[in-house]
Amino acid sequence: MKALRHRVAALASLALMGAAGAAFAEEPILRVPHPWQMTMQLPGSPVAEKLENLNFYITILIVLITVFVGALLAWVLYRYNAKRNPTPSTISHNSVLEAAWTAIPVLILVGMFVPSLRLVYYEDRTHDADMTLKVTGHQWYWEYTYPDAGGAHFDSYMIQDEQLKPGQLRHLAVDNQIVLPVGKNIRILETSGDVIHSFFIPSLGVQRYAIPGQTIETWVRIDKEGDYYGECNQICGMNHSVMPISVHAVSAGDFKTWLDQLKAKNSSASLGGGATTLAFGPEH
Ligand SMILES: [Cu+2]
Repeated sequence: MKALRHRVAALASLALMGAAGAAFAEEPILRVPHPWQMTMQLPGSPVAEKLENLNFYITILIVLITVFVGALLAWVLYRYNAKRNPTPSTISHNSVLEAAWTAIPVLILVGMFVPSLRLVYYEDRTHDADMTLKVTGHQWYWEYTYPDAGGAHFDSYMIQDEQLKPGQLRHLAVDNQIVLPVGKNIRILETSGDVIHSFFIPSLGVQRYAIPGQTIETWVRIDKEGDYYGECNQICGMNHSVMPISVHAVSAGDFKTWLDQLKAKNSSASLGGGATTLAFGPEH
C-alpha cells in the first residue's frame, strides 16, 4: 500500500510539477505551497504522514465508487433505453438489491469512519511531551512562548513586500521564525488574545483553533531539519492574510543555543534593552 502510494505520488508529481517539482523535493527541506500544486505538501511529521495516507486511501475509494457508478449508468443507458425496450419493464422492486445498496454504502462509510477517528485521536495530543510551545494569536501576528524555558517568548510578524530580502518568500517570511528541535514530541498549546485564529501548518499536520479564553492542545514531532510554512486559516479580521507561520526545525543542540540566546534577549529587553529581534540562519 505504502509502496504503491509512493509510486502514484512520484508519477503524479512528475506529471504535474515537472523537473522543477522534482528538484523542489530535494534538500534543503522547504515546505511551502507552490504554483499549480495539485497534491498535498510532502509530510514532515508522523501526523502529516498519516493524514496523507488517509487522504490517499479515501481518494482510492472515491475513484472506485465513481468508476463503478459511471459504468452502471453507461450500461443502463445502453441496455435499457426506450429504443431497445419498446415494452417497458414492470419490475417495481428487488429486496436483495435494496438490502445490498443500503448495507454496502454503510460498510464503506464505516471503512472511512474508523481510520478517520483513529487519526483524530492520534493527532489530538502527545502523552509524553519533551517540551511545550505556547502559541497565542493576535490581530495580526503570532506570539510564541517556551514555558519550559522560563516563559521565554517573542512576537512573529510577516515581512512586508517592500522589506522583503532576496530569497525570502512573499507573504510567508516572518521577522522571527519559531525554532523547534527535530525528533522531539512537542506539545502545542494554543490560545488567542483577541478573536479566533487558527494555527495551520499543512506539511506538519498541525491545525488548531486559537480561541480567546481557551487553551487547545495538539502536538508535532518534526522529522527533518528545515523550514515549514503555514498560515492563520481562520478569517480573523482585516489583516488575516498577514499572519503567516514559519517554523525553523534544527538539531537539539542548535535549539538549546538558540533558546539561550532568546532568554538572554528577553532579559535584556526587560531591562530596557530594546526590541527582541532574533537572528537565525541566513534567511533572516
Ligand atoms: Cu488570524
